[in-house]
Amino acid sequence: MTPVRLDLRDNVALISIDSPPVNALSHAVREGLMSCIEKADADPDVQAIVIICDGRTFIAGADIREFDMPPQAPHLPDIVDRIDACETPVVAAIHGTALGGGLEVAMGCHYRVALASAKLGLPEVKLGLLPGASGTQRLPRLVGAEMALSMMLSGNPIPAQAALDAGLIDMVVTTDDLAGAALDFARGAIDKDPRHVRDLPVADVAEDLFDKSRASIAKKARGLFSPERIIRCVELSTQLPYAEGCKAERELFMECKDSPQSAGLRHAFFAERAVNKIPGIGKETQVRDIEKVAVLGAGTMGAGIAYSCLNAGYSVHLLDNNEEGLERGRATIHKLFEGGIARGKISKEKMLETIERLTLSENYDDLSDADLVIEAVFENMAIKKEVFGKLDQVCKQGAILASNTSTLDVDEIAAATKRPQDVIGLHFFSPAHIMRLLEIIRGKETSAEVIATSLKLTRALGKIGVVVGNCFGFVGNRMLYSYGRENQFLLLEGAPPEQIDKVLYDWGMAMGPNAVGDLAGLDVGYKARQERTDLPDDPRFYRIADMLAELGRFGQKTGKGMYFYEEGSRQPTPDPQVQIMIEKESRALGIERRDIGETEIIERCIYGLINEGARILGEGIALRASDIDVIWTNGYGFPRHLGGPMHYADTVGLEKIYERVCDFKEEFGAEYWEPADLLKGLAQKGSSFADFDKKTPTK
Ligand code: 3H9
Repeated sequence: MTPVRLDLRDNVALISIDSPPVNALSHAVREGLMSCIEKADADPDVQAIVIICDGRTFIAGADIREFDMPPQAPHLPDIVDRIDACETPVVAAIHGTALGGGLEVAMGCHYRVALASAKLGLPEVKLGLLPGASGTQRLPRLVGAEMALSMMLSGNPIPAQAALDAGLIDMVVTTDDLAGAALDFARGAIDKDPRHVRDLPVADVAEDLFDKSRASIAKKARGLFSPERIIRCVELSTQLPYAEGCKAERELFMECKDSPQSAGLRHAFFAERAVNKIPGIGKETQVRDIEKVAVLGAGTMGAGIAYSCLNAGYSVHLLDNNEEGLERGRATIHKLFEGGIARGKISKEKMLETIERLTLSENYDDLSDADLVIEAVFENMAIKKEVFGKLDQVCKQGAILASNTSTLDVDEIAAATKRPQDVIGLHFFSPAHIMRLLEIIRGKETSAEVIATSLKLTRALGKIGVVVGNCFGFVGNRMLYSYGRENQFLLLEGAPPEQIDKVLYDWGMAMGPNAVGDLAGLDVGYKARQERTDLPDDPRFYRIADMLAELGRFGQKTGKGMYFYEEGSRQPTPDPQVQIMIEKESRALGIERRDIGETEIIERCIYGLINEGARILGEGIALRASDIDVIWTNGYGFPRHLGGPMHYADTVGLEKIYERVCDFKEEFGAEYWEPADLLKGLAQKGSSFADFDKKTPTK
């Protein structure tokens, strides 16, 4: 059955696209759309055409899954031009989101009407692409080059009213009857000449617009391939006739599409959707109602979690064991709201209304009606067990008891209760109101219902939840140990902190590991290591980090850590005292210092990460390699355009990674460099993590 229908409504042709879930422009949709347009345009009884979509949205763009296949006619740019060439007026009727190729189809139409709730955008940049079906040439003609650049470089959609104000659409439909309004609009346009966007001039632009734009992406879009090409296309729209601009756009689009960056970003897009597919958990799994959330511990993390839950519409009870802690928590939450007001994210009235859902106390009995409790107290097993024992006593049956532990054994915590099926790990990342990632740790007895409810909660919070198994550090922090370990060894072997940080930052990491340590607080990792009984008996292991923490150099919060910070500044400055300390320690440990090159720094830090990721995958702690990628791109600043560590490994080739891990084993010993069985197995078969994922059950 064709996903595109053509119906006649008196003298107006109604072309409806029905291709769930998001009406993406697959080959079948393109074929159907082209054929219906041609038929309608050739029909002498048709005096206007409306293009509309069934289901939840207007066309959400090209079908991204087809980008890895050979292109098949009819091609989208030809369809857009064919729509524009129609003799009769064509109207796009938009609901949901008109994105990418979807908005390009709409801009090929002579008019656009949209429901007030609709959004319109060109998000291609988020996939390492540029709008490749005349979007870079049409949008500047409708809204001006400056706004077109802003929409294409951010990739963020704009609401219908803003689109109307800017001239992108012609009418906002205020009733629910989009089809009726679009048909009326089309009938009203019958006697007018179709308005061809391609023939509109681009309004004059400020002389320095493109230079400024290039300067602005230098930092924001560091190392990215498509933003500069987007600017080039928009610049060309102001210089060349439409058809020539489109020709240049096509060439640059193909360059972007074939780039490894776009492959990485497309992988990241699908990986973030795959996390919701968990064997044994489906639409039929019961989900518990959550209205009241209690957060235990009013520190920075607890307050951040409470703030996120308030914003998501939950009633929140914040509990701490003293008045001072509660006051601090209350003040943090108020400060976060005030920041939101300053940035125009929330109005004062809305804040006051939201904050009314917050209660605070020191009394565990106040948790008796909570549907979900999130514990965010110290990362200490004895304290956590005591807290969960108390929760077991006071919480109602069916309440979900979650720990925000970042490393500890969730089963041991659950064992402090008589209801381990209701206990789960919800590992938020700091700052909790900003970071999108949530590791959801299933204990061996956690029920499917509790996992499904946690996933629903994650979505309500606007976050991405990745379900992982229980082991020390779970996925993210366990892998971080190997990354950080190599950083620490490199320091002792001769690479200064600023060299390591620069190499990894230039490679694409959001920050270098030493700057991250100072930001997170060196005391945090120190305390976590003190808790562990299974650390290697190796005096070099996290030696420098431990020494700094023991000196009270905790990082930014104390003005010095691995680096030195000027009063009130977050800018790390290399500290000669630290370098002297490191060199002295190298000598004390009998380590011969040497010059260390960029490649060695990258390979040891990143391949160490990948090897541990492979071990985690082999043990079943992560369900998919792509889940690990979601964790590292969303929680640890791994460059999204490289897709995540496991996707990156596939692009390098697992044979090469395995070979280098074996070299490092030879050079530095088996304790840290034993190749993971899974890495070895896949490398020897010439296989990849992507192949491994294809075998992961989704139901
Ligand atoms: C483009 O248009 C290039 C052109 O300029 C030039 C061409 C020549 N293709 O996100 P959801 C799937 S580039 C294929 O969970 P939501 C998605 O994988 C494209 N599949 O829903 C998921 O599948 P599953 C520019 C797609 O309601 C399901 O739909 N457009 C596509 O939270 C539901 O997705 C974009 O970048 C697609 N284009 O959000 C828009 N889109 O159920 C990308 C979605 O198997 N899409 N799927 O996991 C989005 O931003 C969101 O999906 C959207 C809906 C806002 C539409």
